[in-house]
Amino acid sequence: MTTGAAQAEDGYDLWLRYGQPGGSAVSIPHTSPTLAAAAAELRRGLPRTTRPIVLERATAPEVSALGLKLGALGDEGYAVRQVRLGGRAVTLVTGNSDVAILYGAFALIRHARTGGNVDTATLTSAPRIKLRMLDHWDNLDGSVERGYAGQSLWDWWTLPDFRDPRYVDYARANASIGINGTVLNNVNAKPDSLTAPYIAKAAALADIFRPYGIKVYLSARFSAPIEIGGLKTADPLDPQVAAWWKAKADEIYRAIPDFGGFLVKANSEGQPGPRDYHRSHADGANMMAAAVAPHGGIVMWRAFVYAETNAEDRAKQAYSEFKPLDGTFANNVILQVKNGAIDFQPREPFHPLFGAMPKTPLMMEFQITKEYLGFATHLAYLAPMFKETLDADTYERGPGSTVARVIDGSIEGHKLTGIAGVANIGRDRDWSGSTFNQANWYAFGRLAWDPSLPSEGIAREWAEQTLGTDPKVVDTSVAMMQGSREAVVDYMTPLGLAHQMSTSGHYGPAPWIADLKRPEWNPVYYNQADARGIGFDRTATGSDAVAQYAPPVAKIFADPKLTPERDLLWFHHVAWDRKMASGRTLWAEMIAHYDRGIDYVTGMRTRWDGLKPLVDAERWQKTATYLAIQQREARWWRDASLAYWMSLNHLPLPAGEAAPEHDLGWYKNQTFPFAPGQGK
Ligand code: BDP
Repeated sequence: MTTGAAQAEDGYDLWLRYGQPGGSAVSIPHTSPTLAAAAAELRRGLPRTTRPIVLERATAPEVSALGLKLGALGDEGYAVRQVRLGGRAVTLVTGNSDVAILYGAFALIRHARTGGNVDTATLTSAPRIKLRMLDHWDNLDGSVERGYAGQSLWDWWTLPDFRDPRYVDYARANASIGINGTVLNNVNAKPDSLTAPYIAKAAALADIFRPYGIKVYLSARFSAPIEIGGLKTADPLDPQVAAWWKAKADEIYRAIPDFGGFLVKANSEGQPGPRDYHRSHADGANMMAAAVAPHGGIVMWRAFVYAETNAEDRAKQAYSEFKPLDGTFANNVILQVKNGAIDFQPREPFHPLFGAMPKTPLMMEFQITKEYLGFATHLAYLAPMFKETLDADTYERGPGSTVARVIDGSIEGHKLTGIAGVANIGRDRDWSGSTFNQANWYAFGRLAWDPSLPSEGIAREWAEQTLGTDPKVVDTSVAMMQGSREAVVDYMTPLGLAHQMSTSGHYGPAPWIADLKRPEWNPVYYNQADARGIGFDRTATGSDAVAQYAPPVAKIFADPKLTPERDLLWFHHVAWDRKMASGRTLWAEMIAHYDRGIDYVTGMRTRWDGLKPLVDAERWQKTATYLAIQQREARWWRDASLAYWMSLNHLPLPAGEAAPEHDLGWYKNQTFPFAPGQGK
């Protein structure tokens, strides 16, 4: 990438740290901007190979004449084969489209840079999911909602004139892991992004991303027809409103012929939507879908809906709203569902909508940015968290109906399939705020391509490309990463607790907060802690959210004896003295989890210290410093939480347990009005 020697290891190069160009012979018999990009990448990223490399489509006569068995590559799958072409032994990178070949080129580079031999490489892979998206929560003023890596990468002010070379590097990084779509602006959308000047800015980005197979999408504010269209209403059944959206879509497609479509957050957290007009979410989604349909566009309609007027358990509201609408959406609408029913917590059971809407394509929404997992400073490798949801069994059509199979469309035969990750990318030199945060961007892309990849394997290939192939560096980094998300769960919200973060900015612990207007804004709503016990009763004696799961799943979650302990307090209100599997009381078990989380971080520091001679000074030092912050904050989480729980249960700490460093009042007095990521 575009780095001078002085900045060689500042993290800018991500996992594409090519070093000196290898200068392999790469030929593209038929060129295009995409194939030229692929060739440039191979020339820079590969060590010198013995055989020339040829990039050519599978349909080209000289390739089809080879009669290769390529399997079902689809539009985007690639194959790398050792063949004879024109009398020469070559490495052929092929596929049914130029973008497929680009993906093959990056796969070959990955293969080489993780120890594979290019001259013997045989690779075949096709993505299981069609839309592999990054959602940027970037605002037009340059701030990023829940972004912890600096300002927005998009400089809206200087676009469309100034095309920062960094935009190309963004596209390269995404293409290297198979991301093929990007939503440029925050779901809490300003109508301005749909005005002519901003369409032109988005079009400039689309032009830059196009050779890399990345389509541009926009978050659309539902009330835009009023705000920028001068209409009196945004009622989806009003013909003028539908006509406005159609004209707006036509205008966008004139500027961006391959525009992907709209992402919509409606009737949630104060956003406008069809419910304002007593219309359903399907009415709203279908009206907008009709506007983009003639151009081949889609609408991603978010199921993250809960209303201030609704007294129902927040965990139930999305299901209650959307399940009855199954089968009523237009065929270019896909419902975007967060991994869990509350909100991107360190651990959530899978969202009950997965498995409950067979007639509607559902796409996954993960959060890559660590809003609830320690911001940029805490090391938490999220692939195990993503996998936990993807591998969960919904029982939609009996056992084996995993969430991954719901979203890849294979259970019901849906063709429109998707997965989105809320980006952790900003203007920081290292893009994601820390070296290890880059692994979450990387892992998201790899899992979006193939949800069955193991998280450890992804960690390993990421570390090899990012930190070098020294086995000690790789083994140590992978070992740190693999348990790191569980450590965050342990020191923040063990055993199924959720949403205990401070309510302003979500930074740090605040399980005591009880005074906000809406009940579900308060951590006490989620912990339900009292003198007797702790946890949210979501069984039939409580909110009965368990009934939203298929019977075999509901049966497990309804019974505290069957519920995995990791989800216990999510589904059950449990006495402090309940006996746990370990033989300890719940109280002692909770303390053991907080301690285990801190110990894990302490262990990561020690492991990382051992890598000091083997990792470049700049990245080593930043990581070491962040681990120290993480350790301090893990202790803060434990102590503040214990201080509060003890004020309710009046239980002593087990012998040998350190008392919280401060009294509860001290923790309550901590405020952080300028915590990052609060956006505008
Ligand atoms: C919440 C975030 C908020 C987002 C919201 C969403 O705190 O900033 O707007 O998710 O996903 O977790 O719409």
